[in-house]
Amino acid sequence: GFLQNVISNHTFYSGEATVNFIAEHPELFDVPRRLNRGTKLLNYLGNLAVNGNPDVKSTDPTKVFREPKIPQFDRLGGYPEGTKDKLTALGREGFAEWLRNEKKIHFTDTTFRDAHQSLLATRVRTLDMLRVAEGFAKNNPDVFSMEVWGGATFDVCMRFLHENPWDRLKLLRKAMPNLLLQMLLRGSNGVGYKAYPDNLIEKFIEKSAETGIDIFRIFDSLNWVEAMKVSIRTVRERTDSLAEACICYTGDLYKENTKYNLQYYLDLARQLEDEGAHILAIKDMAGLLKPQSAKLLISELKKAVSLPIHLHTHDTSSIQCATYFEAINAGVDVVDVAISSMSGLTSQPNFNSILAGLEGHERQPDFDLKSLNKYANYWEDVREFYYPFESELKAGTAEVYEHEIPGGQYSNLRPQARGLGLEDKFSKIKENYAAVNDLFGDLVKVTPSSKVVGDMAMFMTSNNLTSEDILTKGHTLSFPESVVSLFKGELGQPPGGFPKELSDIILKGEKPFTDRPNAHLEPVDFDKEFKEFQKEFDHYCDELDFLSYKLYPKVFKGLYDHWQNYGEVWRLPTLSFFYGLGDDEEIFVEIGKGKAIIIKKLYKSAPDENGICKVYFEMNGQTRVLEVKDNG
Ligand code: 3PY
Ligand code: ZN
Repeated sequence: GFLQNVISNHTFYSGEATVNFIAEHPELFDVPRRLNRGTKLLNYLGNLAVNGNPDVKSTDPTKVFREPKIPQFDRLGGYPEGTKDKLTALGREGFAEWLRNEKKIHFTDTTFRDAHQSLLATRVRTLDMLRVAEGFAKNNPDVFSMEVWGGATFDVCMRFLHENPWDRLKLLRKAMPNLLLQMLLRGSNGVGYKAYPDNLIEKFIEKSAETGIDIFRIFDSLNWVEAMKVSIRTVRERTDSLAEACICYTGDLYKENTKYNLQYYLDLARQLEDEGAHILAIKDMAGLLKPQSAKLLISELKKAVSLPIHLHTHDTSSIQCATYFEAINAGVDVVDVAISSMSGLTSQPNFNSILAGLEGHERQPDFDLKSLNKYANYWEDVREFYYPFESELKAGTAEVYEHEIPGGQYSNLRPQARGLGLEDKFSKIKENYAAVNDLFGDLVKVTPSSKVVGDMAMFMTSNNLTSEDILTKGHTLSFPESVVSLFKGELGQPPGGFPKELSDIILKGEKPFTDRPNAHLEPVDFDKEFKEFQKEFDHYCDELDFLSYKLYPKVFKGLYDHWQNYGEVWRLPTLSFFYGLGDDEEIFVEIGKGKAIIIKKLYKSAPDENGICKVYFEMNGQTRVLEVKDNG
């Protein structure tokens, strides 16, 4: 154990150890973890062989997978200069000015975040990204930024993939040192679904920047600038990263009597510029920005503010390429795209095809399309690994203009409906989503406000309620918790406030507040609480883990327990992580720098009278037998 660790430690062995040696090397006490790495992974695979992965609801036993081909790159050579180097050289103001003066259109690649959040229920694992991250950064240094973190990935990483989200960020940072890394931050809601104390948001931003985030895309789910101020200020004052402030786009600019008209967006843009944003983003989360609206909006925004403009959309309708071309002609600076095999429908528009389509355009950028196509092939094969998480949308739909459901939510809604036994009422749910939006006074719908509208739509559908019923019988109904919370002001204030009549019905006399919800929350006492945290979760848990815990206490506890029992499962290849090993199947697992183990599954016995199965493995040639309880 400990002694063996000391003796085998390189520094100690080389005679360079000082008196502080033991204090400087806490990992020497890392005895059970070190010795059990392989065993823990075997425990995971043994349990999977008997009980399956609870996250995978149904599988196709005839499914055949291809081995994804990693495009070639220069492993030994350095990284070509990219936007990260540019930011370091120019500083933030200089960088923003450079971007505004660029003639070429720039691209953010969302493959590592929004694309899989919107197509594959956020399930893409770090390992599949890491296998191509270095090569991609070396082969495609002209990418403006890689969106790699935030949004739903933080939660899903821990909850379903049993990965540490901070480790994902560290690994990607290391693999892509020349490119700007970008995250999506829900303003005062952080990467969660509710407001958090200001000092927790501040610390989270500081640590995210330290760990590798260069661009913070900050939005509020009701477009409430008050709720974005702390985040923008923190990025400006406590990091060297860029604050990209968002306007969420909803409705239709050209609709009569809409509160979300051109003037609304221009005012919002000016406010965000005044708050100190370095970049302005238009976040079209549902893909509602039509080509002619993009032309008008981008050209007017260009006149209204002097910030570079970054446009984000989802291709749910399948016409968003046209929107991008209008935006490019109107002077937008950066657009969000996904690698072709991970693009389209509820994801972002197609990177590869848009590039090809820009041939001959005066803003055509320099890219190696052949290289990008190779990455598309890689992702095409990797995507198959995640087939149980595919959404059922087969083609673009114009219905999105009626229900306005964000891309990420749309692909989740059917499984959610199925979970509640409402799958045959999916059309009704979409209809009710629109009805709820009208009832609620036409809201911006994006996480977390979109979740509340979704909850209410499910509630109405499962109880056969109409809008009329809500207004006439609402006093007798007990509404979903998230709905009550929204009307109490816990997610902030929408433009024009909440409809009074409905508010009275929902709150039943309780008084809402109209100031910032975060102002009602007790600040975190970091010194005190971190010590308590370390007592509960031993010394391997650092400040970053503490932040995960503060944002998602239960989910973090689950991650911690999983790690204690099953070790670093992120190191397992994706197929074995989700589906386990077949008889005689062998995998190679890198368990640390230059260290690997070979695991082969031999055989699984039928359960005995106590429901215990024996699972036989070979680990590095030695037979190991595991006894696993069949829970099924
Ligand atoms: C998120 O908040 O996760 C989103 O992607 C919103 O569009
Ligand atoms: Zn999005």
